[in-house]
Amino acid sequence: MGDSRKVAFITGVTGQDGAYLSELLLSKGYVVHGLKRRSSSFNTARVEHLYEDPHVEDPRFILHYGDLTDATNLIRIVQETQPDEIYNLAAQSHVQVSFETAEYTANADGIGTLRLLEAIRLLGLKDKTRFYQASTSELYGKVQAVPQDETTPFYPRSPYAAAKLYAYWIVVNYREAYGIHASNGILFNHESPRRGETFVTRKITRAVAAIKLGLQDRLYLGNLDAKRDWGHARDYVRGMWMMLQQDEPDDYVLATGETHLVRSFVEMAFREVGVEIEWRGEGVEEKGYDAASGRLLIEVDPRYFRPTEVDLLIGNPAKARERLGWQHETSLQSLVSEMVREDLKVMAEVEPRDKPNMGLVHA
Ligand code: NDP
Ligand code: GDR
Repeated sequence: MGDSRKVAFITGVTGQDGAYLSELLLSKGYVVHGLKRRSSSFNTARVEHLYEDPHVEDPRFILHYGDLTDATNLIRIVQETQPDEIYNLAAQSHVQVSFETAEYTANADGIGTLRLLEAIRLLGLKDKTRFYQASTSELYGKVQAVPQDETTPFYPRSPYAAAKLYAYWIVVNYREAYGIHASNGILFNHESPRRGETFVTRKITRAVAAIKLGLQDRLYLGNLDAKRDWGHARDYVRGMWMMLQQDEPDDYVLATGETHLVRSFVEMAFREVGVEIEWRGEGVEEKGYDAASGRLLIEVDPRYFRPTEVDLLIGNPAKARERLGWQHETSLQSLVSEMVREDLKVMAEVEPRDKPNMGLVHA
């Protein structure tokens, strides 16, 4: 008797979304194969709890070494795993870092997507394997309309967004040219306690926790005036799965439909630990103080400014709501509360005389 369980292959399985998506698919009875990069230190913290000893019979969560820049490796894994669904979540995903590593970002985020689509085509899997591409609201860049939906023109503002633009269109092209069931999820920012430490929300909630516990004095940030549509990653991975369950492939925006300033996120996060922020000064001179004690907590550091910025993102998820029945469930307030609560736990583990580990290079 054949095995009727669905098989998924997730690239970027060790990242924020990869961890939530793995949990979701395992709860639905999938066998999950994940792509993991070789690293000199452990990079599997987010999926450690899902790990199964490879010696057990019939494991349901299996990791494979590989890289999106290595075509033969990807072809071999797709050949061996014969997935029903591929979720391409792997990417050099930091916008500011992409200005410093533009060529690599193009290779991994842009051509990496092509390599996976080619694997499906070359292996004759176009009628079996469905494909999800992690497209992004960064495609809107210098925004051409508010709010942004699936019809809003793209105007990328970073090497990251330009690479993701290629990926978006090669997905559309392989869908139209070869009939592959390939969909783009145009996802607006989504966060969680598992968010990478150098994205602004997590950088803020970690700093709030560290400042509260006396482990850090000050938080340095870049552009406080940027506006983002922030949701919870757990809600968004559900939308990814829903896209691949449709009879027809298509492209969908997932967003909350609300936008907030980086400055407001800072205020909300500090409020979680009972601190009201008072702002004084303007531009690079703007500073945030504890309103009660007058203590200086936040300063602007122009090193975090980007050569070209995305000022305002706000998505219209109407199509996903109508066709997929998707909507976000977690409010920004509960997202912020959860992130601060979890970071307080993380920071409580740091020895009082140690500085919290910021990975040495900030972004
Ligand atoms: P993360 O940065 O948390 O995770 C990225 C993952 O990709 C990690 O597993 C990372 O491995 C892996 N990776 C990076 N480069 C390579 C490579 N060359 N080959 C193989 N794997 C690689 O991102 P998120 O989980 O937040 O996002 C998932 C995807 O969704 C990304 O493509 C991102 O660009 C996109 N996206 C994210 C949004 C968000 O708000 N989170 C919004 C819209 C799109 P390692 O752990 O070893 O670093
Ligand atoms: P973003 O996320 O660029 O939107 O990309 P990030 O959290 O890095 O920045 C959001 C906004 O905050 C401003 N900002 C800072 N950002 C960082 N990282 N560090 C700072 O100190 C800081 N100060 C202000 C930024 O300028 C920006 O305007 C994320 C990634 O997950 C992408 O992979 C994904 O495609 C998009 O979201 C949607």
